Amino acid sequence: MTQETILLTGFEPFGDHAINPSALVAEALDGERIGTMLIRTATLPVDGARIEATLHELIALTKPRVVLALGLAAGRAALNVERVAVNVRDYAITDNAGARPEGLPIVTDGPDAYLATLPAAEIVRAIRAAGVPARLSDSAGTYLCNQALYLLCHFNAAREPAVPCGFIHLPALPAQVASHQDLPLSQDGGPTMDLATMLIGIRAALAAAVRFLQESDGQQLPSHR
Ligand code: PCA
Repeated sequence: MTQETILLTGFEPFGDHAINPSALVAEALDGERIGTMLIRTATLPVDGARIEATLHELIALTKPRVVLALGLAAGRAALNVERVAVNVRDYAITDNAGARPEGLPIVTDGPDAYLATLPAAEIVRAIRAAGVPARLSDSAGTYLCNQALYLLCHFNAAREPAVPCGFIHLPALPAQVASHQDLPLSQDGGPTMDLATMLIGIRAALAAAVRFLQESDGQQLPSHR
């Protein structure tokens, strides 16, 4: 039997962030197993012109049964499990190639939005049960993370059998906030979560994703949850 794989992605650093915890979490889990499934990981470019081709290549290379993408959302206190991706590119800051589209679609004539096909609420419950703060989020923004989830869902809409996909935004690491030297006394730099806690949460999320996959094997994936 061929080895079944989970594709887990993080993003490279962007904007003011010298490190991106999503890439560190993915790298740390590379080669681990969830049950019989092997985790394979990659770091995605924060580049709107390259992300689609990169995702296509990774999927062709790893032939995953499930895809979970991770990104940084500094300022959030919990793991944010994203439920929705919208067909909008409206970058608040330039991407790493210097592009800053305003109000453009990701896929011309694509649906306005997709729901993640991994069960977001169930994943939130699984992460919390592992002792890690998590919440359901209904906006992944309009930058690269939203674009990644939208594209993953879009590829899936045309694929048989579908590969369930989801996205989790991570808080900043303590070191990221500690490195802000010029914060006024009135600011504490915002919430953080350490890498070890993030790893516990993402392992729990992946275990829930694999359970979902096994339960839904051979059935149509429901489109709403
Ligand atoms: N976070 C950004 C893009 C890359 C990342 O880690 C976002 O939330 O869109």
